[in-house]
Amino acid sequence: MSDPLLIGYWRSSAAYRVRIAVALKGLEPRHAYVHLRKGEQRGADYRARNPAGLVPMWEDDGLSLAQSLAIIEYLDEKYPGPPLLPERPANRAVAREIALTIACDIHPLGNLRVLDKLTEDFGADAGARAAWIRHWIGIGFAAVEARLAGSAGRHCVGDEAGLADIFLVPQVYNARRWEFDLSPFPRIVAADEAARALPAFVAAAPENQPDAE
Ligand SMILES: N[C@@H](CCC(=O)N[C@@H](CS)C(=O)NCC(=O)O)C(=O)O
Repeated sequence: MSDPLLIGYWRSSAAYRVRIAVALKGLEPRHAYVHLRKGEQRGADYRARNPAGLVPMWEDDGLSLAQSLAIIEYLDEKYPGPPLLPERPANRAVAREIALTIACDIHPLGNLRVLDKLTEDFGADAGARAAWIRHWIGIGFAAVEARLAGSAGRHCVGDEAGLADIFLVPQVYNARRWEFDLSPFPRIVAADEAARALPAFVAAAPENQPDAE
């Protein structure tokens, strides 16, 4: 039985989510890196591991798993403490709602391959690519901000950092990268700040990864 392996890329927000979960659980997997800007995710070697050609990937005990949410829920079930979901069913559902708003309604639209397709097929230049992703972040963050009005304590759902924060922080990192104006979203900014102060979130931050450029 070999140590678990996490395959990621320092700037991948989906890999960033898994790194936070790993750090919250106190796990120490081996790490491998796929350079997205160099297109290594599309190479035959990597596609043999993950036909989707995306990071992150998690491997342990003969299991090979893609999709950050599936990986994080797997880790939460395999390593129960500390739990990444709140105790009450309603709160668990709200945490998943926030995570899925980010994972399904915002993040895919700003992915490298989507932006590259906009350029290839419609001639989108750097400005158009940025405007596109800022547009979708704005729509998704409006929904998250409204949700936080009822759910947030110190963190996204109550006072414990968990699944919703694991998805929020990397998306806010992304938003800043795209120079998205966060001023209309004070609850998101507060939740991001509170989570980023925690050691697990510091350890998982893109700039603290060995492959950071
Ligand atoms: N839904 C997937 C998304 C994975 C994903 O889109 N990863 C991005 C990096 S954040 C990627 O590998 N992009 C490579 C590309 O677009 O070519 C997950 O949550 O794991």
